[in-house]
Amino acid sequence: MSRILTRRGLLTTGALGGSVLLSGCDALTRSPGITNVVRSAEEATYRWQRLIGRDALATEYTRADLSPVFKANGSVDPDDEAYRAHARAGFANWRLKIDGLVERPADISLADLRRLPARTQITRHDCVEGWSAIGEWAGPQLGTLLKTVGLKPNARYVVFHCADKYSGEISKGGMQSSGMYYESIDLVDAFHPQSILATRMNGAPLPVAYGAPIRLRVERQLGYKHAKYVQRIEVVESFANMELGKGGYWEDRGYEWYAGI
Ligand SMILES: Nc1nc2c(c(=O)[nH]1)N[C@H]1C(S)=C(S)[C@@H](COP(=O)(O)O)O[C@H]1N2
Ligand SMILES: [Mo]
Repeated sequence: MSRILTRRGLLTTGALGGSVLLSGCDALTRSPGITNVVRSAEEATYRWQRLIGRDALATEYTRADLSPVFKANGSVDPDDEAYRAHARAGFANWRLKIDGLVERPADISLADLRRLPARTQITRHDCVEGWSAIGEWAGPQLGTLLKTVGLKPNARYVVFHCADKYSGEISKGGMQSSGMYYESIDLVDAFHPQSILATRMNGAPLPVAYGAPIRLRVERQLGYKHAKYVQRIEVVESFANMELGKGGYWEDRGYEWYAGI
């Protein structure tokens, strides 16, 4: 446990001596020293979680624990025209694509996603910026969908392509290079029981600010892994040739790929 706490402490207290990690999803300065410390911390967490079991559940809370205010972070209103049209139409014609290394590529309507058996979980979201919030999420388990489409033998990672282009918040420390938001997880996390595609938050349809119509909840990892506005799920063997090659928007800008908590 202590190593996980150490790891969390590292991320939230700025123990690395700079504001780099504290500023979280914002301005990112890269120095080789910091990158190396983060790398080894990432490896330690990954190995530690393998040891204690990556299947362990994240703590679940009760409705009494729900945060009165849940911060909406990063993109809160994608300015993509196609996305906006879907939002205006209540996502009635929106479809989730699942493709890549799958036996049966699929194109699923939101109505069909809502008809699948849903898991409801009240969990704590931890952002590297140093804030946390408890919310209730409900939606189909990612594993159910992956079993439906069938994985090819060389499948290793699940990539979430989002509808928003992100470029950071100037007010919080400068402009980063903009790019489409995306994320990726391995199959251990993809089939974790708490990995769900949330269509609901706190008992209501997922609002736009929190990723409507669906967002990933991957409860054993930090906030930036929880892709909002997911519109396509691609199963791959490697993400080396995708965007800048590190497996996610923030990873491409220096964050660790495995953000276990
Ligand atoms: N598509 C997309 N997903 C995203 C982000 C984003 O900017 N775009 N921000 C990430 C970060 S850093 C956090 S902390 C959470 C914030 O989720 P919330 O808005 O529900 O608090 O979403 C993550 N997923
Ligand atoms: Mo975050």
